[in-house]
Amino acid sequence: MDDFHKGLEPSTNLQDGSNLRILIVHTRWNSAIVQGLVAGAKEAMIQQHNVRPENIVIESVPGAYELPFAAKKLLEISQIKAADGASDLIGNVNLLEGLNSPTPSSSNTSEPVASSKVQASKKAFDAVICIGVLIKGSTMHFEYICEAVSQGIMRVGLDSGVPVIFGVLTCLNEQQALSRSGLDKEGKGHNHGLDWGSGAVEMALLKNRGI
Ligand code: DLZ
Repeated sequence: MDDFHKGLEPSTNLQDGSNLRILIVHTRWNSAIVQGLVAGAKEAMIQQHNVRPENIVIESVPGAYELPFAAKKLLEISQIKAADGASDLIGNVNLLEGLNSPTPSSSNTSEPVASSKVQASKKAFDAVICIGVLIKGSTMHFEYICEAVSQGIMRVGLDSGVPVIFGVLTCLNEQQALSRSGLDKEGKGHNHGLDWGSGAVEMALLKNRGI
């Protein structure tokens, strides 16, 4: 099979992320490898999908087990802040309309003010990427954490309606992790962070479709 493409086949649609706001939550366990994956995710989003660097928010947690909780909490905070910003905005626009517009027919005068405030207010995250590296040890710890984290990350996405990318490598040894994070000394392997960045943009656009 000459045309067999191992790994993620790129989407044929243009995936423009210039209006998206993305959260990356990463672990501090296995930090060097994790940093390679975070860099890959950022590179794909910024260079391939035009996500603005200022619209990528990065937070860290201790280990992979903490990823689902942090993703859920930070997502909720961003949604509350965005809603507060929107209600402030409505208040401001109404106030400005009242001040600027002696008659309802001249309410157009406040439109530029309103739109500039919309741009200034921060929107809720359109997608989350959870990044971590689990490496199997000699106990059952690896199995328990892998199961809990994968289930937890899926649950955050399905419960919130916001895509959450499973950016967790579950490796049998360190070499597997290095070659999947672009850090293999011989330049072998592939940085999976690149795929996670592209996946986050694609899924965020899917979520926002039709809005
Ligand atoms: C405890 C632990 C171990 C042994 N291994 C890893 C690992 O390979 N990758 C990782 O991200 N975290 C590990 N942790 C930490 C747990 O994920 C978690 O932070 C602690 O159990 C505290 O809840």
